[in-house]
Amino acid sequence: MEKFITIFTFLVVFNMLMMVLSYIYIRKSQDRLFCSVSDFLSSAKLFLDHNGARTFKNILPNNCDVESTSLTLHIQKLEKAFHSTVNECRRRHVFSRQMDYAEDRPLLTLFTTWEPSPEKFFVYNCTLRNWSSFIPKVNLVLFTNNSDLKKEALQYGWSVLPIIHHIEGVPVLKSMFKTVISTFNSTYYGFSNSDILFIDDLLDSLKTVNRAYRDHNVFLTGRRTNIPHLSLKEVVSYDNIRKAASERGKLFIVASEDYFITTSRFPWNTIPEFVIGRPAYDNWLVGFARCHFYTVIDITSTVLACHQTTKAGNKEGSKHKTLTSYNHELLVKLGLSTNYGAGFVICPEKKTYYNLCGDIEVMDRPITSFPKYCSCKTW
Ligand SMILES: *[C@@H]1O[C@H](CO)[C@@H](O)[C@H](O)[C@H]1NC(C)=O
Ligand SMILES: *[C@@H]1O[C@H](CO)[C@@H](O)[C@H](O)[C@H]1NC(C)=O
Ligand SMILES: *[C@@H]1O[C@H](CO)[C@@H](O)[C@H](O)[C@H]1NC(C)=O
Ligand SMILES: CC(=O)N[C@H]1CO[C@H](CO)[C@@H](O)[C@@H]1O
Repeated sequence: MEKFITIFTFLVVFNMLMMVLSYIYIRKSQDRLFCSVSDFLSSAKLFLDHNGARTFKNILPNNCDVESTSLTLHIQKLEKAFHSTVNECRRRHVFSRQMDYAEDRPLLTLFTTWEPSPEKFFVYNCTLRNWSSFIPKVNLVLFTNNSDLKKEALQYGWSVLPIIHHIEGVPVLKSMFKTVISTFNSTYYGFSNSDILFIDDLLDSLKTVNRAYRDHNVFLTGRRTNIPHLSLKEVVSYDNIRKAASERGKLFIVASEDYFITTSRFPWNTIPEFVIGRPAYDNWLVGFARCHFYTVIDITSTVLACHQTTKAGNKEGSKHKTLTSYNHELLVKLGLSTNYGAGFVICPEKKTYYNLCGDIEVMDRPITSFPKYCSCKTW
């Protein structure tokens, strides 16, 4: 019996050894015969960098079996796809130059409002100055009753309007929308929180939306990027802001929207009297627009919205001492849906993106990528 067990154990161990050896052998021979994915990708990058001066076959490392016919075929297809993309880009650029925004009214009226406070002087100075670089393509409007702030904003070319409708001093969003829509003539109207800086890609994205969805009642929103302690040196140019965003920026959570852009036909009349800077209204608006069949487009991928993150941190909306649950309670009182998930930024059916030519386009979000909470069932 013992002998039998010894033989059995020996066979098992022997078998396992053979398996390990053959596994190692197969891995080794594969390494010799086939390209790894990273071999292939780094060669593809080199191929593009050489702009046609070196063939793909030429660039692939020796361990790739460049003589195999199937590889040759794939390489030919890849090169062909590349050439046709380049041609397509050329064709589109000629076309889009003819199609540039040619209306004689501004593309956007963008408004905001804030409570003056010494620890945010720098942030609001940046907002006043940096937004003003969009004039005259954009009308800028500041809602304030503060005369010093008014004087300063006027100097930067903004328009200033008083805060007429408010709850305990906190402005009501829909009243501001209705006021700017009746006061200014532009293609789009937008509200943004006051500590957000935009760069030129906002205008490019709006132009694309206007070209593709001119007659639609569109509603645009997106995620912001938090950038801690933007310095004066960084905010001086769009390129520096872009750089800071790519080095230190962090895309904020999907449950938060800091800006909304609509047409003049959006039914602001029927929207509850939400106050700004407090939770709930942002998600509700996006959920409402989506679930009532407005064309909602998530423009996160093509619009850098830099949140100038300061000591106050990233969740100021829920840190305000007053009216924290005002918007939520308003919805409950009105018997409206409080399924906020439907208004998260990954729920809109459409989104913008940069195509391979580097141009902005709008696409349908893949049906498989909607989380359950996007459902419009309770709306
Ligand atoms: C706004 O401007 C456009 C073109 O400049 C014009 O056709 C339109 O009638 C204007 N709308 C209003 C409400 O003034
Ligand atoms: C800009 O900064 C100055 C002081 O540096 C301050 O007096 C002014 O109120 C600031 N402006 C805003 C809009 O905060
Ligand atoms: C701003 O001034 C107007 C009068 O011009 C007043 O009706 C309104 O209540 C004031 N708003 C705030 C927030 O105090
Ligand atoms: C692009 C742009 O408008 N940059 C301005 C941003 O604000 C700073 C001052 O805070 C100006 O110096 C820049 O010109």
